[in-house]
Amino acid sequence: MTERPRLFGADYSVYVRIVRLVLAEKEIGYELVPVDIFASEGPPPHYLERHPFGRIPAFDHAGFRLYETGAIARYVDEVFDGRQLQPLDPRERARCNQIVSIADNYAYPALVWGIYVERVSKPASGAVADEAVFAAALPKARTCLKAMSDLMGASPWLAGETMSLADLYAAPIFDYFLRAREGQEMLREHENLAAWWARMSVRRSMEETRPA
Ligand SMILES: N[C@@H](CCC(=O)N[C@@H](CS)C(=O)NCC(=O)O)C(=O)O
Repeated sequence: MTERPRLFGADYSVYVRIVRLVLAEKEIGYELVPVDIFASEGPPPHYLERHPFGRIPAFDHAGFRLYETGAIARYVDEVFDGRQLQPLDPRERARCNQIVSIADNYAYPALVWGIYVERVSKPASGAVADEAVFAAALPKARTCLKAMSDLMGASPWLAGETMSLADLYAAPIFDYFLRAREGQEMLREHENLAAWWARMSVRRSMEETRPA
């Protein structure tokens, strides 16, 4: 299983970065093949053969094609040597999967689309923020941070004693969220999450995968 995998996507994407973080933490060389889904003409038509839903990332390892970040991340963790990113203990693994699911279903839409896009990205590009979208996202973001903080408890990492997919899922989301003043303020309400972010954000994998 030594063939270099190919990852299709763009460095600005939260989901592409999750897979890049997994690859970086496991120290696996790969090729990032550019696909810009936000290009005005949309993704190139041939990309839909790799991802029928037209999202990024897609992945190819020696002809084995995959899409959906959760499937890619777990495949990479299981097939390649390097740091183990899924806890072996069933309860810790369930906790890790629970946080991944929270990141996917609640944190990504509220923290990235509801807060970062409305408060940072749209104003930076001269677009008018949708205040209703932002206002609706605030309580959802608060719920996300409280839930993650409660689950993390006194552990150093989101799902326990070791860094796992839970951390690599949450980190790119927080990186965008914390560019908003509201994100910084909300993080300060949770000492354990703030300490986690201080630990996570300085990892070499985060530096190596920072969007240009
Ligand atoms: N369920 C997908 C989500 C991937 C996803 O939403 N990627 C975003 C970029 S971060 C995307 O492609 N958005 C394009 C769109 O919404 O049309 C996964 O887990 O890979």
